[in-house]
Amino acid sequence: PAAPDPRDLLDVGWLLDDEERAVRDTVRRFVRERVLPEVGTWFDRGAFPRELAKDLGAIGLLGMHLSGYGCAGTGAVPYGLACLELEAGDSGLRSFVSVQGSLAMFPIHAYGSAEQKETWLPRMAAGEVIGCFGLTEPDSGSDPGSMRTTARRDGPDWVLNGTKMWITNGGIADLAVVWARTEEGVRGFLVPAGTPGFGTRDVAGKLSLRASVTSELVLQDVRLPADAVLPGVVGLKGPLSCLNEARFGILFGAAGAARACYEAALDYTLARVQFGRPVAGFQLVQRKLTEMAVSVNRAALLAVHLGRLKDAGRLVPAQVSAGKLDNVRQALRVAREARGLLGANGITLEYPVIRHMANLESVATYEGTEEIHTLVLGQAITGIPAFR
Ligand code: TGC
Ligand code: FAD
Repeated sequence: PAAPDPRDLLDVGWLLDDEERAVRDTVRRFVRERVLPEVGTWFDRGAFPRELAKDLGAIGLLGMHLSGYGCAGTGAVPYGLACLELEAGDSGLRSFVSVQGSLAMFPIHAYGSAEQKETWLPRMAAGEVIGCFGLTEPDSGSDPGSMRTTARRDGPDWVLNGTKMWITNGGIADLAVVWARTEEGVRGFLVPAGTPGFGTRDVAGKLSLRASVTSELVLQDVRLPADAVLPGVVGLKGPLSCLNEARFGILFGAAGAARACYEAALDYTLARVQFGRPVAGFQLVQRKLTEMAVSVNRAALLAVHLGRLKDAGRLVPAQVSAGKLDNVRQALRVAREARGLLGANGITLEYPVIRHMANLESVATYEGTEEIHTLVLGQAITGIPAFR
């Protein structure tokens, strides 16, 4: 038998069907041609190029697992593979696509009125309208049920007050999906940019996820018409159900960031000569490469398995937590190991590794920290909630 492909050690590609391979290859090409030549500069400047939204829309990546309204309507595995390939480019890029499709479009698709769907989804799928998702607040992160943002009725209108924090795409969004406390429970509101009383402030000084805009949303007596509320859901399960979708994309994405770091380390250590031979020839380095390759492939296998469960309608939130928890943890380990193997070159933006390593610190925190997913699983395993 032939030797295994060092870039797909366990032949995970063999598990994919033709449509899945086509999506994977299209997105990989897009990242290679459109993203990799420039992403170091975007990261350095701390900017996400807004024009990329339409390019992502043109290849069908925005809301791609949703059906109708100009969305591609693919299965879960193609969506996941797109996230994997995007995050092999940069976590900020995958974040953009996750937020647009899973956090801004998904709630409109799942809980919006017919008119809300018609108004927003086609333009969001095309990348003409950028969305964001406001759940977290300055004093309410892992515990979103403690949110202080309120929406009260005033005649037929709604009036929103509060502050959302750490909101991806906030400063560049045309539409914010904002979750607020009402008399009936938490509800979702569609807040167009430019609504009086609604403003954003970008977070400065980030050393992670720099090729992504992260912002504060400020709502001061923001008056919205009656039809700005998402009619289909009341309660925390509304925003939490969106998180299941985004976390699913992240567990694939993390496998992509890990792969990019492993491949950079493999290429580098094969080419770098010290003590008269490629450093990849030393046993200590081979041990690291081996552990990285196994982690990268295990992450991809886990992701594809969870994708198959999702397509079969069997995936439950605790399983998504297992994937998010472990794949992000493994990706961080791989990135840190790769950083070391590149020696001094590992600390520059000329190579992708430290960028991925820094990005993964955000990925580990957002969409539920390691501790939160551990407790979700702890509850699933024991039946005993240990959050509070
Ligand atoms: P709990 O009492 O357990 O549940 C409240 C209601 O929600 C339901 N529920 C879920 N529904 C759907 N999916 C889930 N995963 C759900 N988890 C819970 C639950 O059944 C209940 O429904 P009902 O009908 O009985 O009312 O809620 P809790 O307050 O104890 O919180 C549970 C906990 C801690 C797991 C949850 O709050 C949590 O996940 N916290 C982490 C917060 C988080 O992940 N925030 C992410 C913000 S968005 C973001 O980070 C975007 S980054 C994007 C990017 O750039 O890529
Ligand atoms: P905290 O909840 O204050 O946690 C601090 C520490 O305490 C963590 O280690 C945590 O694990 C631990 N902890 C908390 N509770 C427990 C417990 N019960 N048991 C054990 N340990 C616990 N949010 C959005 O709504 N929309 C977005 O688009 C968005 N984008 C983001 C982009 C970036 C770059 C970042 C960094 C964050 C983003 N977030 C977004 C916010 C993100 O979801 C929160 O940061 C995350 O949920 C954690 O909340 P926190 O930062 O307030 O930490």
